[in-house]
Amino acid sequence: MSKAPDRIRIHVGDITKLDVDVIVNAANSSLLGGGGVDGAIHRAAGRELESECRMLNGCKVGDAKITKGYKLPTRYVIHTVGPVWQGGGRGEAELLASCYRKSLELAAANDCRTVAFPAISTGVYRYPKDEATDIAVGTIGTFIDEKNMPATVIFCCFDEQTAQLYQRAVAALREA
Ligand code: AR6
Repeated sequence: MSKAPDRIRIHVGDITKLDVDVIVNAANSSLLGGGGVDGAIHRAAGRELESECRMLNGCKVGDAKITKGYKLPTRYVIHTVGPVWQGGGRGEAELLASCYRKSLELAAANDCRTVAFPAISTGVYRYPKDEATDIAVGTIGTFIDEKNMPATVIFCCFDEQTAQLYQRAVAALREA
């Protein structure tokens, strides 16, 4: 039976306020900031975050890179670049799953026990929320079980509607 549902929490609110080991940023490939959750993270972390990001030489879609958290309550920020939704036929699902996997690999490699994710690609990048939620929960559930990762994963939802989608997906994982 999957242990993952007991390691997953759903939180409604602003990810920049979370006092966890690492928060994940839904960035773009420049890693130099933008709108949405990316803008909020850069504003709250301060200019030092942008300086560190400048040294990373960007990030490919589906990949992830880690920095310190600076003025944020979190120790680290993992910057991942989700796919832009283009109808679903351009490998979007695999790229989005890769964002979650690579982020958790980096979190584990840096001894992070509490990891918070936003709903990557579901804002400006227009990924349909229900499909993106299933990928997020499914990928993380499999990762936790396969690697026996001793981490708590928090899905930080910006609104109640998104949280309900996550609740449904986690319930399905429990019944699987
Ligand atoms: N805390 C938690 N979730 C948030 C927050 C927050 N403070 N702010 C927004 N969200 P988006 P994307 C939710 O657009 O679709 C940026 O310009 C939001 O409701 O931030 O991956 C980057 O630089 C949505 O569900 O990221 C890229 O260019 C989710 O976070 C591009 O947007 C993701 O929305 C990335 O687009």
